[in-house]
Amino acid sequence: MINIVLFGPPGSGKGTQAKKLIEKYNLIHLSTGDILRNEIAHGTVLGEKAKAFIDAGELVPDDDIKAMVLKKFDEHKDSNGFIFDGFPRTCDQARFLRHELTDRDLRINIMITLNVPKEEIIGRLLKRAEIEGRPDDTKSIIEKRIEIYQNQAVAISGFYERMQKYVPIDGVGTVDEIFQRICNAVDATI
Ligand code: B4P
Repeated sequence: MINIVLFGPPGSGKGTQAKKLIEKYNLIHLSTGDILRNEIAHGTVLGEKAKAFIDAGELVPDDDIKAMVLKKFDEHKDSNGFIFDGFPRTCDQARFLRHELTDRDLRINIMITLNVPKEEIIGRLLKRAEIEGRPDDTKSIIEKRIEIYQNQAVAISGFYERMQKYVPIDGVGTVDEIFQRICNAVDATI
């Protein structure tokens, strides 16, 4: 099994790169953001609850995220592995992931952090707002999401650095250039 954590600020290209990685390595895409947006679109109880947090640029509570991740794990027990896209975002989530993987005799191969300067991120997300109209892609909410990311980033990176899984990658360039950088790093772990 290959398990990859994709980390980085909002708009750093996690979702974009995850789509390419699942094809190349035949993995399951576990994007907590996508699952939450799907719950919102279906008007579920979780979706109603999550919407308030997401629209404010806040993180959804850890317990809700953990329950979603466990469900997805159970649905894909026999897969070739997972791309964890946008998860974990807190130390509590990171400890939870390590615990659940260890329980299943599995491990994280690599934790990739996509580094992109703030101005570039804001530009990308404002452009996405024009195309997709996501309610959390407004200037003030983007700023809030970046601030929350920065508050968590040192601790999460440190967590994976201590496990010797942390690999920072330059997230500026064409999608294909960045993909190649990520593949080189992943291939070195398998
Ligand atoms: P996410 O869905 O994870 O949203 P994101 O961080 O904005 O997405 P991403 O970085 O994947 O953007 P993308 O690649 O697609 O989370 C949304 C919200 O859900 C969070 O704010 C939070 O409230 C909640 N949530 C999710 N997970 C959670 C968790 N674990 N715990 C608690 N709460 C959670 O790229 C963005 C844009 O850039 C795209 O338009 C793309 O086309 C463009 N782009 C990509 N690569 C590019 C490149 N190389 N050059 C130029 N543009 C590029």
